[in-house]
Amino acid sequence: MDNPEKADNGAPADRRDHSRGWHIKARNERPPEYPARFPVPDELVPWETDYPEYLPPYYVSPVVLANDSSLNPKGWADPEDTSLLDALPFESFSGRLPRDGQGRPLNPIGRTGIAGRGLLGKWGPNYAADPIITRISRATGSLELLAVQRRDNGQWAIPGGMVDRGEEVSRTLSRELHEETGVLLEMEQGRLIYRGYVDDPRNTDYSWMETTAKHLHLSPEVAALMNLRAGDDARAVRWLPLTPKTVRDLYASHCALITEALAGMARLNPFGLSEEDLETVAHLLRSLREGPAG
Ligand code: RP5
Repeated sequence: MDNPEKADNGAPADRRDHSRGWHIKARNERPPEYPARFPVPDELVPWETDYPEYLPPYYVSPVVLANDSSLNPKGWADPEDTSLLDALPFESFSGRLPRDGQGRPLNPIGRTGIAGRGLLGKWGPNYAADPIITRISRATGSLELLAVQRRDNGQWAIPGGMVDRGEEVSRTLSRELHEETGVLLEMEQGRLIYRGYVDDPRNTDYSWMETTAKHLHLSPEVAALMNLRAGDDARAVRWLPLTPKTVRDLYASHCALITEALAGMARLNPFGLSEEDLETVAHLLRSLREGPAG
């Protein structure tokens, strides 16, 4: 476990740069059913760095085991016994994956303090899609995100979800948006914001989230036509006013995804915003980049 057979030394530098914040929640947060994570200091995150004392607890949720697709045809999870799989993933959006001594894919950023798949069904990358929908409120002038409050932990989030087996990601983006918020939009026209690893509190050494995020900004007139209805996975749905605090408090890597979407708006004005609306976006972006106050 500690000495992956083949560490991917050709990985791009930024993938390994955990100071960028891509491997913070995956070491410091966990769903309540997870055991405590084995401590992993910054300098011992990379698999290439020896950490002989590293003995992370092994945890797989009973929900994942109950959804083993080798036993249950409707199951969404891989079998625990990897020899039952036709193949294990050897690459993902993160590039070629490091592997352990048994050939199992390892988290491309490094150690998380938990072995086993936790709540995630797939060995290796678990693919999600994140539809980012924004508007500027006519009533308040503030930039707002179409957001859901997650049922599992109460955090506000982009209404994203998992890509079903064989599903096109553009279909997942529209499907999840509709299931979670009641809003029907064609996400194919959305602007690609990000594709890659995300710092999700469920991530483990063997299973982690990767996502494709696309952004659509709606005019107040179009947004006003939307009837919001929270789906089964959401406690609530709303147009969430974006402030430095509400953005930073979003689930998983959603703060980074929103910041990237704002940066694209400010730089390229892809949705044809007025000077005044662009300044609203630029002001929020500056506050987010300045630091935690606000
Ligand atoms: C996050 O988990 C992704 O960015 C996506 O929003 C979400 C998908 O998981 P579920 O909402 O289906 O639990 O890492």
